[in-house]
This record gives sequence, structure tokens and C-alpha cells, in this order.
Amino acid sequence: QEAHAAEMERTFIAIKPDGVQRGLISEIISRFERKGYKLVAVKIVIPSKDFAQKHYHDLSERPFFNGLCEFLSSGPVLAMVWEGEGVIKYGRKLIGATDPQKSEPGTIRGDLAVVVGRNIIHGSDGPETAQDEIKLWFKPEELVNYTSNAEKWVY
Ligand code: FUP
Repeated sequence: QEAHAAEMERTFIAIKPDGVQRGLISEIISRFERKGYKLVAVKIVIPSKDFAQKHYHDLSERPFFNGLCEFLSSGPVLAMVWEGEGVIKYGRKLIGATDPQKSEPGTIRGDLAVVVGRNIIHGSDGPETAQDEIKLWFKPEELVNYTSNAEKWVY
């Protein structure tokens, strides 16, 4: 009732090549959808290595950076923007800890992944990164503003 679509928070979520190849797209989308979040942009792309490096620029000093970028650009990625109250922080909760060995059961990585280098999904870690990543992956006109019928029951 209080929340209006125009003011709603948005986050960038991507199913990485391992998640796509393992057939986990619908499983992952359904978890965000059932929670009450709204899909406002989606596309499947094979990012170039250069693009992967842009996406992970914060990690450029880490030893796993090159392998990580090779991996992200190795196949199709499902890029999405999800919208809703608290979606940045709660999206990370749905995803679980970075290392699937430490992710709780019930989370996406906890239930569906085993090792950190193949943790199937990415989610923005804060409001600034969410904004930057949405801008990197999507053109403004690829984001759709709409009211879903379910929303009046979610809020
Ligand atoms: P997250 O935000 O949970 O995806 O975690 P980070 O931004 O810290 O890391 C981004 C990606 O780097 C992880 F999803 C997997 C990879 N990574 C490794 O391969 N090894 C590590 O030790 C840490 C991260």
C-alpha cells in the first residue's frame, strides 16, 4: 500500500554460465518471483572477456580475477533486473554466501552449488553497485515499468 512502483529499489541479478548450462534458470527465477519481487528486465547474452572484466572491475587485483572473467564470458549468461522493497539486500540473502560450502541450505547457492568458482549466480552487493551494474548490462529502454496484479497483495 505504501510502496509505489516508481520508488522501488532495483538490483542486478545474473545467472552465470554454469547455472544456465545446468538448466537452473527457471528454478532461480521462480525463487525471486515467489518471494514477491518483480522482473523488470531480462536477456541472455554471451559477455566478451572485456565486458566481464568491466563487470568484475572491483576484483581486478584478486588472484582469481582472470579465471573468473574467462568463466563469465565462457557461455550464455541470463542478465536480469529485479525490483521490490529491500531487493538488493534480500536478493543476496536468497542467493546465499559467496562460497557454496558456507551458504545455508535453503539459499540458491546452498541448495544448488558446491564450489566458489562455480556458484551459479551473481547479485549486486549494494545500492551503488546495483546502479552501476544495471547501467553496464542494460540500456534504460530495456527496463520495463509496469504494475503487476500480484503487487497489490504483496504490499
Ligand atoms: P559475490 O558478491 O557473492 O558474488 O562475491 P564476490 O564479489 O566476492 O566474488 C565474485 C565472484 O568471484 C564469486 F561469485 C566467485 C569468485 N570468487 C572466486 O572464484 N574465489 C574467491 O575466493 C572469491 C570469489
